[in-house]
Amino acid sequence: MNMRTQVAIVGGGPSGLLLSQLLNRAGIETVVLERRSRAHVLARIRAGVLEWGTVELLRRAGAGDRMDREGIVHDGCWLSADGEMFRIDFRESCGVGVMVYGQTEVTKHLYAAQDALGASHRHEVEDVVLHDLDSDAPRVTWREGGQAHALRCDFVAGCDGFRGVSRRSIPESVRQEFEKVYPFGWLGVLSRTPPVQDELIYASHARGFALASLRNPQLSRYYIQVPVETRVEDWSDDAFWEELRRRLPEEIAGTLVTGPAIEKSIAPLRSFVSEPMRWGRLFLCGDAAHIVPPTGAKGLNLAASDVHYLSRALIGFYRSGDAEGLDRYSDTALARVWKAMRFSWWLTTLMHRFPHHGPYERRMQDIELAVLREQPAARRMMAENYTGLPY
Ligand code: RFL
Ligand code: PHB
Repeated sequence: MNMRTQVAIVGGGPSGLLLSQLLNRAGIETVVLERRSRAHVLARIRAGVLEWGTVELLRRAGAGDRMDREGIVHDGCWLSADGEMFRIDFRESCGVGVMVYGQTEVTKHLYAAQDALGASHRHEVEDVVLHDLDSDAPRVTWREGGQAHALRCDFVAGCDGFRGVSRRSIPESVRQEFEKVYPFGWLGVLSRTPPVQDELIYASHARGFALASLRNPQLSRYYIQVPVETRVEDWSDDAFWEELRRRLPEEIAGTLVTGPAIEKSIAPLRSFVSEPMRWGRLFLCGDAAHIVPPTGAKGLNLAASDVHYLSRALIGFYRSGDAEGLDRYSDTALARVWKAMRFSWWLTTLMHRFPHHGPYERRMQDIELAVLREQPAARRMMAENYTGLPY
């Protein structure tokens, strides 16, 4: 079947859905092409912390009502170093907080908002190929239910995540990639238990990093640092809870309520950036262009800021024919991406145990934590970056 639209969006994760939503609300026609079923996309448990800019963008997209009712505003978080805790007060340091609300819920609301607008979504598409991206008439082809399809469009938005086709459609001679792979991952557990604390705790410990997070007053999310070769099957629920208890400060660990894991998975830690984020009529957004380690809670939030810049540029183009925003997109988005890269790398390096670290590096981690505890300017740096740099 041959079709035509204004913006073809490859990938129906948070980036693709939010972009489609903002464009449709501005009267721009889109088609979203997603490799998986909707149920599969909605079963993903990922990010949990929304910067204030992301919160406002979701509201502007008409997908913020339930988030505003059910999301929990956090005005600070805790850092613990070998059992001693101190708080970073976001509100006091920089005047804003964050919203604790799951990516799974955000995705669900975006789908509902898209349905209400009658936006076009194709699921379980295979063999997506992007053609003629360096011409005025790009095309996307794919197979669906055994049939071949083609979509002509003005622009293609590559929102298909780290393993998608979009980034790889940019010639290698044009692309420059920056990558750092960490020698560990995070083993995460979701459990229907009351969270151990009402604010997040990032814990540095001799046995490795741990994070106590949450989704709501009845749903907890915990992570522990594990060696990169670890398999989920190696960790029973009991072993996970025991290890988590050892890494959290004692008075906190004593109040931990445990229960069966309703989800358990391992995410490897990686930093990755591909430049440029635009080639011809293709624009990359979110994980298709960059990956951050989850320590700074920036992955989903960077997807949102990319979409903000791209939607503004496309709306400007369709309203007035002005291509300046599109021409500036890659540089504008990358400037913010690199700052979030730095923050995620800094917090990851500060809080984890690295196999190659000797006494010098360990002492530097201790001193950096002491600086945060003692110096308001250091806490402010952390608060400004954690709650989100301006768009
Ligand atoms: P996504 O969410 O990966 O969505 C991309 C979508 O594209 C589809 N796709 C294709 N569709 C058509 N054709 C193809 N060839 C396709 N190839 C792929 C995929 O099925 C998918 O639906 O990227 P997006 O939209 O840019 O959103 C980014 C966020 O999802 C991501 O940054 C965060 O989830 C990262 N992340 C986390 N971020 C946090 O801030 N905190 C976290 O705790 C956190 N945990 C995680 C994470 C990412 C993980 N991944 C990617 C392995 C945990 C995991 C396991
Ligand atoms: C989460 O709740 O899943 C979460 C929170 C903060 C992070 C990473 C993950 O830095």
